[in-house]
Amino acid sequence: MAGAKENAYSRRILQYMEGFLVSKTLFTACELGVFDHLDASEHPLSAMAVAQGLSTSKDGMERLLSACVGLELLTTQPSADGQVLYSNTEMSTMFLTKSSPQSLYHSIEYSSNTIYLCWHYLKDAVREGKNQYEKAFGVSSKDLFEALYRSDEEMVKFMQLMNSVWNICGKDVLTAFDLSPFKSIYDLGGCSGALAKLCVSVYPECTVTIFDLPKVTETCRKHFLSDEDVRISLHKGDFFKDTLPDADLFILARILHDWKEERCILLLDKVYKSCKPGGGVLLVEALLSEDNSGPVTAQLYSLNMLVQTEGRERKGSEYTRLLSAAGFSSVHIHSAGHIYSVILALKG
Ligand code: SAM
Ligand code: ASE
Repeated sequence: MAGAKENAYSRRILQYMEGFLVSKTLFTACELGVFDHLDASEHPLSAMAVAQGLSTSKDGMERLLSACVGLELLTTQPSADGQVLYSNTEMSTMFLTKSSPQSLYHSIEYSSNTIYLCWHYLKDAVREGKNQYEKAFGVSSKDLFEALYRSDEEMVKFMQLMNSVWNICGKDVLTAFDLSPFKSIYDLGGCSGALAKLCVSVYPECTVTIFDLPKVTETCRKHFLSDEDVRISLHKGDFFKDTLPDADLFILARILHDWKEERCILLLDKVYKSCKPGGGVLLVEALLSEDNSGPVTAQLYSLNMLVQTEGRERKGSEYTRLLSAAGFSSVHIHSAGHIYSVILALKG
């Protein structure tokens, strides 16, 4: 008889081995529209009704719904005539329906259609030490964002992915430090503007400019910003090639982790030169712990940066070293306890 320890070990390994079955069940239920369909219905539905509504087989849908029950994404109740009726759990309504303000639908869609395919080549990525766009999507561009934005559709999906996490933890990130002394703020690689919108709502006296590639600022204006977003402007450019405008604060959220060290140094040098005296830079990144023990999310994200980008996740001390080398003093790290930590460094 296997001991309690062996049992716990084997259960854990099986759980890791089969982790992708959970991911795929979640992706499929989202993409087929299960959570939106149940959300739109006035009452709980049978598997037959969901299958008909979403044009799938009854048997397949029954198994999918049943697995979702096991994952606590759905709950069941019996009907008067002995059928099983399904409805969303509170968690699914909050995070898996498209229209919820905290929706992770677009993150899930991107994970399913892009990240999952790149991870198929994780072994090659580890061997070669580089991203896998060529194998996964037939993209041979040397420019990282040309590969990431290989079609307009793919760019919009990436922007939606970037957008969604800030609806959940953006406020914690922006209030980790008191940013009220900084009046003119540039969000470098500000993408869809999710952080910019939160920033002007938290700090009523600041103005925020989203600096990003031309295609991105154009899409941001068209699809993500509205006339109500006063105090937010757009600035198209290339932060490696163009001169940066002067500002009190530069936000770099999930920028440095896309790039190798020499690119990070180039960018931080430029930021330092454009930063007003007394101004600063705010880095937002998933930090690795100093002793390499975790957090597992940041460790896995670092593997994802390997398959998807030219960068890596780094430790707080590595960012401190990069910031100090660029000339910044008084580096403060705030590990919010969420996925993303915040580092504020000042130009003395
Ligand atoms: N800061 C956003 C966030 O955390 O949600 C988006 C981070 S995303 C990983 C990187 C952003 O940098 C993208 O919006 C991308 O278009 C932008 N970017 C990449 N290369 C750039 C460049 N050379 N100049 C300006 N923006 C660039
Ligand atoms: C990037 C961030 C991400 C580039 C590619 C990306 C994310 C996913 N793909 O700067 C967000 C973080 N999530 C993961 C799994 O790494």
